[in-house]
Amino acid sequence: MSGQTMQSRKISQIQQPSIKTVRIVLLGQEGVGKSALVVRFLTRRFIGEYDSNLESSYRHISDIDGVVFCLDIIDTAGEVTERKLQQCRSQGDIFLILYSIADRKSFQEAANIGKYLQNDRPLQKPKGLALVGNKNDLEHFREVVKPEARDLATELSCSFYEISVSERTGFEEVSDVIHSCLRQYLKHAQYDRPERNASVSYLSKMKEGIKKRRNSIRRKSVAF
Ligand SMILES: Nc1nc2c(ncn2[C@@H]2O[C@H](COP(=O)(O)OP(=O)(O)OP(=O)(O)O)[C@@H](O)[C@H]2O)c(=O)[nH]1
Ligand SMILES: [Mg+2]
Repeated sequence: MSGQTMQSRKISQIQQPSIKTVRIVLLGQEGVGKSALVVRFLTRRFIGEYDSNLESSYRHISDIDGVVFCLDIIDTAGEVTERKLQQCRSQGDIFLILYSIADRKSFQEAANIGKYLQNDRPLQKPKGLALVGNKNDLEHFREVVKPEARDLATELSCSFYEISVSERTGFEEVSDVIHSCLRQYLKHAQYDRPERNASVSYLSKMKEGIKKRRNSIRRKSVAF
């Protein structure tokens, strides 16, 4: 291999950004706007009706703060059963739990889902979790006030947002939620690398050992 080819290969290796694959799962009672949210994020558009029986997954590449993410977004559908939650829990990195601010039952469902995700896996908590109150354009029909949703988010140790996927600002609001979750995920990942620290300390111990040996050899040679 010529020197130039080697050099260009090295440069291309340096410039290649690392891609993080992150799985985002959308959960919540039927009709809260999960599919509307995903479609808004992927296409910027709001379409009134979606096929509600189909669970869909999408792949999307996003660049946030210079980090390239390959997002696998799972839009769950239908009744939220314990079996479904169990399955999602093992698949996801980030969970968005949606409810409609105009539907108290959907808020209670969101609370149940959140408690299940946070309490049932104390050793492996989600790396990103957000409680999202959707449809805040329906202010006249509001059944869930912000303070109680904030209290629930505090109890679940997660972030809280109120948005309207259908409003003109829907795309920006949805993107903000997802981007914040990805930043939270990155922060979590930074503190979650014991193997890397372990190998660094192992390396420094090795270096320390070599230094000591060198010193002892030097001391011996001085003694002779
Ligand atoms: N007013 C209002 N309606 C919305 C909003 N977001 C979604 N919708 C409507 O709510 C209905 C349900 O939306 P979907 O996205 O199908 O809900 P879903 O959570 O995917 O429902 P399932 O797939 O059945 O679990 C649709 O008629 C949407 O047009 C919003 O922000 N405001
Ligand atoms: Mg749907």
